[in-house]
Amino acid sequence: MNYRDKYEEYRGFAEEILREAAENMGCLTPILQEGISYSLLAGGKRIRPVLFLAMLEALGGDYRTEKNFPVAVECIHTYSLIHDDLPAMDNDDFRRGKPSNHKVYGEAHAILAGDGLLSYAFGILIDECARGARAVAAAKTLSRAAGVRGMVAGQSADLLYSGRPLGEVGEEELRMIHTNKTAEMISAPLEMAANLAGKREAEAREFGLALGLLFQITDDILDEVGESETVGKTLGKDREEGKLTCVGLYGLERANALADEYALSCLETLKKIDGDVSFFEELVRRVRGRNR
Ligand code: GRG
Repeated sequence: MNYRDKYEEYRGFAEEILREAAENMGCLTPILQEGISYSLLAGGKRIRPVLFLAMLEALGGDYRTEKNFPVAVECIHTYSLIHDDLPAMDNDDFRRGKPSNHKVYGEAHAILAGDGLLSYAFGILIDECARGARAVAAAKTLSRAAGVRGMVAGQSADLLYSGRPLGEVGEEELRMIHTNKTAEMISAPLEMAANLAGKREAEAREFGLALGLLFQITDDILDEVGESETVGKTLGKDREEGKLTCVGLYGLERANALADEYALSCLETLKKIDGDVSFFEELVRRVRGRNR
């Protein structure tokens, strides 16, 4: 099967299990149910669940038997997008090609939709832990990546360094933000698949972090040169708001050269993974060249 069909197969499965999860969540108020479904089922590339499902298969597992872990990953990612769009954070009116959650349901309900998604994710992770040590390791991987030593810390640093002049903040701070805000949550599903397959997670993590950094550099490049309709959100805001970004720090040309370097490093690290990684080789090329 070619790459595009395979990606669509994984993405289709992810859509199916997310729809099931949204239907079975049983929120006690209609606005919570509607607000959560609005963002969770708004499409998006679903790259994090796709990474999980593809790595599980590459390591010899049957991805169709694993529904809760990829749902937990996408619920946490979706909560982070809802909260990131709030006026107190990035203040974005559009997400995934539609008005942001708070533009439709109001700030207070958007905060609660995010809170609901986060707690739901941890609920299903705890259910999975009853399966034993491998599931516990996968649950721990995700909780670390999402929290104060991962995505939340990256977001905190992003806010902290925003608007500071270059020189006062630079390469080290940029790497800290990118690694934690983005790369940890790209790496986590790959590591979780290794955890569940009973394989060492170090190789998956090395690849995942490199892929996450590539993903964020291409995000910074898209913010500069992308088309907002295709990307599905407002572009050019990062520079306007004095955010520390790869393009802001190095310029477009060097940012593109860095993206090429990371793409190469992704392909190198992939060689260390013991499994059929051909899907990931093409995925790296597509992330490098992405326009959304
Ligand atoms: C609020 C704790 C908290 C964290 C927010 C996700 C995030 C952290 C901020 C969003 C802004 C941003 C550029 C984050 C970097 C990660 C990233 C590129 C997110 C967008 O992910 P995609 O491109 O989105 O996978 P889709 O819509 O395709 O799922």
